[in-house]
This record gives sequence, C-alpha cells and structure tokens, in this order.
Amino acid sequence: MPDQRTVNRQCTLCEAHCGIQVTTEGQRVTFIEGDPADVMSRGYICPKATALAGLHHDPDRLRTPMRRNGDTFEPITWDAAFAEIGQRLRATRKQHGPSSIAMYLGNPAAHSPSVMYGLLLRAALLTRNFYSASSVDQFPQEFAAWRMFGSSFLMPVADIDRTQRLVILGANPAVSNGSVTTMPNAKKRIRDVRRRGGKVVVIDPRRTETARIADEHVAIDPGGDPYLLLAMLHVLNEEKLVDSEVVERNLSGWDELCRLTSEVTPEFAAARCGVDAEVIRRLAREHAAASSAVVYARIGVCQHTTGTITHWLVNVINAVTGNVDRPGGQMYTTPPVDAMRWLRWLPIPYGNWTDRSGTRKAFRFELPVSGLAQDIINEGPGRIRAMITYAGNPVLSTPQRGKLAEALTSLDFYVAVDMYVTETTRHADIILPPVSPLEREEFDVLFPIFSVRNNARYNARVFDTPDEGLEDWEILARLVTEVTPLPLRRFTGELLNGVFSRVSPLRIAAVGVALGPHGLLRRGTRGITIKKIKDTPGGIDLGPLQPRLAKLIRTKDRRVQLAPPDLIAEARHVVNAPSPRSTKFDLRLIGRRHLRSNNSWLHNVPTMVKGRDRCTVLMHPADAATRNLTAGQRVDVTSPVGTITVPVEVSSDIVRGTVAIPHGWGHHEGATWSVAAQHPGANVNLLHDPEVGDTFTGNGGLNSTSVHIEAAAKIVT
Ligand SMILES: Nc1nc2c(c(=O)[nH]1)N[C@H]1C(S)=C(S)[C@@H](COP(=O)(O)OP(=O)(O)OC[C@H]3O[C@@H](n4cnc5c(=O)[nH]c(N)nc54)[C@H](O)[C@@H]3O)O[C@H]1N2
Ligand SMILES: Nc1nc2c(c(=O)[nH]1)N[C@H]1C(S)=C(S)[C@@H](COP(=O)(O)OP(=O)(O)OC[C@H]3O[C@@H](n4cnc5c(=O)[nH]c(N)nc54)[C@H](O)[C@@H]3O)O[C@H]1N2
Ligand code: SF4
Ligand SMILES: [Mo]
Repeated sequence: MPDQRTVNRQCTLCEAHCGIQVTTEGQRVTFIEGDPADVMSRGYICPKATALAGLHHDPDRLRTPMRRNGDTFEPITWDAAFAEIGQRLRATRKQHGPSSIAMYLGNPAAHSPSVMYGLLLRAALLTRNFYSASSVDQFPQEFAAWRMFGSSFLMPVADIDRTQRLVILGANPAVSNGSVTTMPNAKKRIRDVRRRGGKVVVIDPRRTETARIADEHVAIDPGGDPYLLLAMLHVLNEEKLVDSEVVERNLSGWDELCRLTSEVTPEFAAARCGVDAEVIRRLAREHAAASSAVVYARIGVCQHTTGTITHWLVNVINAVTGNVDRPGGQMYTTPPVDAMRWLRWLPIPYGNWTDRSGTRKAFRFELPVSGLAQDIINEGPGRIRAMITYAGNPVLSTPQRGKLAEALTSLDFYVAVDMYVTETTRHADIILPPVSPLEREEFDVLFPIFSVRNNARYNARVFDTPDEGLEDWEILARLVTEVTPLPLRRFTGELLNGVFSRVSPLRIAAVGVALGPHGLLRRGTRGITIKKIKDTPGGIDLGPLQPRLAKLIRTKDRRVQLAPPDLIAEARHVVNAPSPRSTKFDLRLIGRRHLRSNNSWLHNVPTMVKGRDRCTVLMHPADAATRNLTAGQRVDVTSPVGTITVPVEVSSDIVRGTVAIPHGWGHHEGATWSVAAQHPGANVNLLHDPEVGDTFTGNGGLNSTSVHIEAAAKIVT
C-alpha cells in the first residue's frame, strides 16, 4: 500500500494510557495494535483501544459547532459560536452574578492535558458552582490523603510491581486496568505478584475477573469494609503485630486509634461485613507478616457513605505495618512533571461554601455534583442560570433523581464542549466539538503521577488537525477570553487570545519537564526533554517508585496522621449505628464495569456493543429463585427514589442479598446516537438517591443503595 503509515501513540480512553500503533491508509485507520516498545504496557491493549478507530470515523461524531434551532441543531462557524456564547454568558453573569454560571468537568477531560485550560476557565468564571466527575469518583480518597498527609494531591499509589502481598478492596483492575494506581495490563502485573511467590487477595461482594486470578476471594457485604478494616487494626494492636519502630518514628495518633478499635472485635465486625472472624484475623496477621504488603482500594469503597473513613483506614493499615513509602507498599511517584510537589502547597478549602441546601460542602474549590439538578431547578436566590459542560455526560453518570435533563432545559443558556449529542449535551444551546483523539499531539502530565512505575511517554498525531478543527484547549482558551472578567475585555481578550494560541499544553509541559526531577535543570545534559521523549520509541522508563514521603508530607509535625479527630468521631458513629435493615428494599445494589464499555460514551461504536445485552442486573441464583425469576427475564428494580427495567443475569459469583448493575446506560433518553439507541439499556443512576453520599465529601453513595426486585410490570417489545 503506497500511503500506508504506522504512528505510535497512546490510547487515551482510560487512565492506563496503553501504547498503541495505529496503521492508516490515506484517511482511514486500518489497524490498531499494542506497542511492544511501550515502557508501561509492553504491547498490551484491551478491546477498547480499537474503538478509537470507530470513534474517529463515527458519522455521528460532531465535526463543527452546532447551534440549537428548536428541537434540532444546525452547524455554525466557530466565530459566530464564540461571539454568541460570550455575549450570553456575560449577560447572565452581569444580571445574576458569577456563581449563576456553573461548570461540570467530566472524566475524559482528565485524559488530556487540555484540562489545564479547563481549570483556567473554571478560575475565570469565578463561580462557586464548579463540579466534576471527582465527586462520583475519588473525592473520599483525596479527603483521606489531605487529613493524613496534608494535601489532597498526596494520594499514594500501590507499588504493585514489587509487592509480595496485594489486597484489593473494591476495585476490579482486571477490567478497569487500575485507577489512581495506573497499571496497564493489570492482569499480568497481578499474576506476576503470584509468580514471584507473593499472594493476591480480592475483597469484593462479587467474584470478579480480578478475583478469578487471585489466590483468595473474600466475599464481603457491600459497605462492610470499615468494620473489616477496624477489626484488622484491632488484631494488629492486640497481637502486637504493628511495626513499632515506624509507628514511633513517622506516625501520629496510634494510641487514639487503638481506643477506637478496641471495641471492634473480629466477631463484632463479622456480623456487620459478612466475613468470618477467623478470616479477618488471618488477613491482619498475613498483612503484618509479609515482607511487603499493600491494601489497594478504589471506587467500590469510595462510592459509599463511608468512603472517606474507609480510605483512611486502608492507609492506616498500610502505615502501621510499615508499608507506606517503602517498596512494595504505598508509595509516591517521581513523575516527569512533578505537579503534586507544586500543588501540595495549595490550601485546601473545605466547607467555605455549600450548595444551596446548605448540606453539601465545597471541597478543594468544588461542590459535589449530586446537588446540581436541584440548584438549577429550585427557585430563589443563588439559582444556577447557565451551564458549561466539558467532556461529561452527567445526565447518565450522576445521581440526580432523573431531574437533570429537565433542569438543563430550564437554563437561560447552556454550552457543551463535546463531540457527541448525548443525553446531556442534547439540551445545550451550542455544542463545541473538539477534534478526535487521533488528531491531537499531547504529553500527558496527570497519569504519570499515579503510575506504578515512573515514566515519560509522548502522544503523536495520527492525522493532521482538520483546517477548521480545534483541540479542547483551544476551545477552552477562547471561552476564557470570552468570559474573562478583566476590564477592557475586547482589548485584553484579543491580547489573551494571542498569548494562549502560543501557550499550548505541550509547551507548558515542556517547561514542566525541564523543571522536573528528571529534567535538564536538575540533571544537566543527562536530563530528559520533550524532544528526547518524543524521539524515544515506547517512551522513557524512569525506574521504580522511590521513597519520597519525607519531602512531600505537609502535616504540621511532618508525620502521618493516623487519628484525625473528625474521622475518629465519624468512625465511632459508624460503629455504634444500628445495622441498616429494610424489609421493603431487601437487596443491596452495587456497580460493575465491563471490558468493552467505558462509562457512558463508547456505546455508539458497533464493536463495543455487539453480542449480548450488558446492561443487566446480576443476581445470585438463590435470590432469583426466591423471587421466581429466571435468566433473561425483565425485572423492575426499584429503590426509594426510582425504578428501572432491565433483564436478569443469574450467577453465583455475586454474594446473596446483593445485585450489580453497570452505569452509563439509558441511551433512549437521548436517542441521538444511532448505534447506542439500538441497545439503550437503563440508567442505574435513576436508582441512586442524590441525598446519600460520603459523610465528608458528599461523593455519590452509588454502592450504598438498597433495592427491591420483581418481574417487570410492563411487557416491553
Ligand atoms: N452508578 C454509577 N455511576 C457512575 C460510576 C459508577 O461506578 N456507578 N462511576 C463514576 C465515575 S468513576 C466517573 S469517572 C463518571 C464518568 O462520568 P462523566 O464524567 O460524565 O464522563 P463520561 O460518562 O465518560 O462522559 C464523557 C463525555 O465526554 C465526551 N468526550 C469524550 N472524549 C472527549 C474529549 O476528548 N473532549 C471532549 N470535550 N469531550 C469528550 C463524550 O462524548 C461524553 O459525552 O461516572 C460516574 N458515574
Ligand atoms: N473497562 C472499563 N474500564 C474502566 C472504566 C470503565 O467504565 N470500563 N472506567 C474507568 C474509571 S472512570 C474508573 S474511576 C476506574 C474504576 O476502577 P475500579 O475502581 O477498578 O472500578 P470497578 O471496576 O467498578 O470496581 C469496583 C469494584 O468494587 C466492588 N464493590 C462494590 N461495592 C463494594 C463494597 O462495598 N466493598 C468492596 N470491598 N467492594 C465493593 C465491585 O463489585 C467492583 O468489583 O475504571 C476505569 N476503567
Ligand atoms: S486499558 Fe484499554 S481503554 Fe485503557 S488505555 Fe489501555 S487499551 Fe485503552
Ligand atoms: Mo472514574
């Protein structure tokens, strides 16, 4: 083939950022495969990587700005779009104040360095009503890091490549490929723990794809984790299994913590978490005895009312067994752009303002997204009048009692930065689509901060940016100039435009790399530069994680805080609370991810949705039998706030009394993506109560819902 080319870059669909080789013929992608030279993924890709081709060629993907005309959209020019947006947003701000404009920043935003301009836009808006996917995701993990290490940016990473004992709590990396511990080809990394004689334990209500390749699966009842962890600490203290030298030297608050755990015996915990008391004892003993050990916890435990205290207890167990900041434990990276080193100086405001109901506190300049719909809808002062969404689909991905779509239609003005007309963006007045991922040249600065190995990798463009195409950062920069509150906006706007067009995220990253721990300024000619990274196939391996907590920690006494008073008080409250039992809503509902699905937006790519229905409710055979339900039958799943209808999938992989439904479905609500509309599924977030969330951060309590299930009332054809 004369015009056949192969370009090496990364798949940016999820945090793993696997290296890929994209082969093209003319303007078509013909093949996507793993890049064997990639220093992180070593040739691995999951089935989603090929979706990049489907996305690029998808006729439904928007290529020009669209403006609402009644119930449809029509194309307009970029200049006309920006002019109208500027005028409408400035008018709203003038009439109702800066907080009348809200912004939601969605998950894929974090997968591109364009996010820097997203945050600049957030700053320029001067709004209190800023939201992101963080508050249905890792907020509790950040809060625990803030209280224990002094900054929310100091979330430690599990050193999976060197540990001898890996305990996975509420995460399914065999499918998700890791999160806030970025580990492409997680399955191989997990198998490698076992190959080198280590042990892998998965604690999860479902025998997951990860549990299948582990040494042991401990089935736990949803929400049982804080009891299990407190009881493990009870055993560690009672049997004097802690690393007393480390406790003495680096940690504060162990005695206070022991006063709390003294009441939480394994027998007490067993009744609350469904794990046998002897198993809890053994988990504690084995963690202490291993030459290195790490508990790695993620969204299965974040998305609970107890999210923060669970993450805190996870870090405590790692710390008191001597496994924080040492190889094989929880560590910090030394990334090419050392953003966390700089950002940890930022003050973390908490509770400085709230949502309009006064119940949800702002945490690090952000409000929990579950309050969004009501803060648009409810009449009265402080109401949100205009909205910007950037790379997010909160109608499907956040709990809003089904009110968000209606809320968006009631806004004075709504602008979306997105390449699809989704269940959310279909309510926009103007949609601004960025170019496809394959038309971007980038250097990721975020995920190297959470990677299991230090690395620097470059993302080359596969196709030239189309003449009229803009990248996210260019769109966001133009929005900044439109909303800048600076005086003489016309003049300063022009000036800013001129500056921004020269300051691409790639240039900012180049400076960051030069100033970073591996850069020219530190290492002289041995240091790395963006050019060197670009010229090295597969990227540059910067070695295993190094101890560096002593340099990074921001607590007053420079020790890890084991007993922050508010967390102790909340844990005491949780221990003393009666165990919740509802006779009507008798099943616990949790989430589940699939290897071919990515949150809410890959369902328009035919290869991602072919085969059997994935939006099913998974239930134990005994639970199905007592309700006279059979596999494939459609059922109504009802929670205290909503009902959805989905088919049943029966499997003994899930514990009795618990059911699992994936999120990101419910496409009939939009019916604007032609492929996705053919297998819509149902929106599980209609079942989650926006009032139920993590006590500290208000993070969505998406695994804290109870439901009732019965045969579907209506026959759907
Ligand atoms: N019930 C339940 N709900 C959940 C979860 C759960 O486990 N259970 N998980 C939560 C989690 S962890 C997350 S992160 C959120 C994710 O939820 P969101 O933050 O809402 O993100 P997505 O659903 O991935 O939607 C991404 C949108 O961005 C658009 N997009 C994709 N790439 C780009 C790009 O490069 N630029 C721009 N401008 N747009 C782009 C897509 O078209 C899509 O509309 O969902 C959360 N919701
Ligand atoms: N294929 C695919 N990969 C993805 C995504 C995707 O949608 N699809 N999304 C990406 C995103 S945005 C994120 S944040 C990450 C998330 O990555 P992970 O944190 O690995 O998320 P999940 O795969 O949802 O795994 C959560 C696990 O928690 C379990 N769980 C639920 N409740 C409880 C509980 O109370 N206690 C315990 N111990 N376990 C519980 C569930 O059964 C499930 O196995 O994945 C990323 N990768
Ligand atoms: S795990 Fe899959 S979706 Fe994630 S980066 Fe790798 S290939 Fe892409
Ligand atoms: Mo996420």
